Amino acid sequence: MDRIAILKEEITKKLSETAELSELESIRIAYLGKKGSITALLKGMKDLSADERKTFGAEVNKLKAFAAEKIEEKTAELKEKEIEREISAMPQFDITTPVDLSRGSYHPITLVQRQCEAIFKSMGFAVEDYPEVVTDYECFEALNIPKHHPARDMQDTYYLDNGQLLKSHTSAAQNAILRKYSKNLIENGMPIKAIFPGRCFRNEATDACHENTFFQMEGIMVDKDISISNLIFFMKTMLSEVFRKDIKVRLRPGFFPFVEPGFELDISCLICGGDGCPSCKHSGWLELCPCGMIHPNVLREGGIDPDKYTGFAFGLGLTRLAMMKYGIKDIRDLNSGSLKSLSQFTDDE
Ligand code: FA5
Repeated sequence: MDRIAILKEEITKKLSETAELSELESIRIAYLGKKGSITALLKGMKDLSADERKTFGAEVNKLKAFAAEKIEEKTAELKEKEIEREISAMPQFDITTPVDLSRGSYHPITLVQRQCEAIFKSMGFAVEDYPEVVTDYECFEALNIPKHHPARDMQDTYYLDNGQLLKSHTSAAQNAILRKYSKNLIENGMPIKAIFPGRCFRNEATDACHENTFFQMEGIMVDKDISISNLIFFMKTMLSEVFRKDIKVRLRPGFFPFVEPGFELDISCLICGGDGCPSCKHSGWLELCPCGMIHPNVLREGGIDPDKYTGFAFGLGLTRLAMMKYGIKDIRDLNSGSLKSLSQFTDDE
């Protein structure tokens, strides 16, 4: 067997026997590092004839790509396993805390929702309710997401036989709210300021920070000369009120067809203090509140002239906010229905 085939077999065998992430770096160095076996093959090519170099070089490069790909695959596999291990090893709620089950209590999401509603009401926002079953038009088309638009892939949801669907985001109410208040805006000059919390559904795999059923709270503001500064002001005010302390946030570009420009607003993970843990997928940051300036097509669809008015919209992840506020490490606990765990949050009201 030639050297290339031997190395390929060796790498495959070593990777299959490896169960620790820390060992993968040594394997990478042993084969792909400066003094690694594959690098040595490439270095040794100088002694070959031009023709041999061409064929041998191509083979070694294939081996190099093979090794890099296999190491990357194994890294992803072991990382996934490590996250699962950490989640199962994590202490969950302290179920030994004595609770008086006869008293009843509010769900942590209800508590956070009420708090957010109070904050926005104090800033002049109306609170709107909206159905959980909506049409394709409300959930997508009115939001500048035509049929077959790739953005639909990010929000697969549950469809009913009659073509309606369980709303995948609270943005599904935007069009109706814009229409409801547009007359007041145009004829009386009253800005549109509304929030609309609600349950959302997505057909996706669950993990420590993803559920198939979760809560968001949408907010919009439309008037003359509304800008990104207004958006940032309201986001910062809301977060400092909810957490009652300074929270590290970052704003980065984000794509949503219904805003332009669009942003992702992340907060530093309060479970691990930003060091990285399963709740934030080891990034130290948690996507909490995407937002942006409402797209002209969405305003137009809501009966508002985008040449005269501008506005912002945000889609706050209420469930994730509850996790951060109460230090809940696994989102699935919130839908667990365990009274023993959930009733620990009574004292906030
Ligand atoms: C949206 O749903 C957009 N409608 C938000 C938006 C509104 C953008 C207005 C611009 C303007 P996204 O899919 O990223 O975006 O979800 C928004 C937030 O909901 C996320 O940051 C996260 O906090 C929460 N979220 C999304 N999916 C899940 C899930 N499966 N489980 C729990 N929370 C989730």
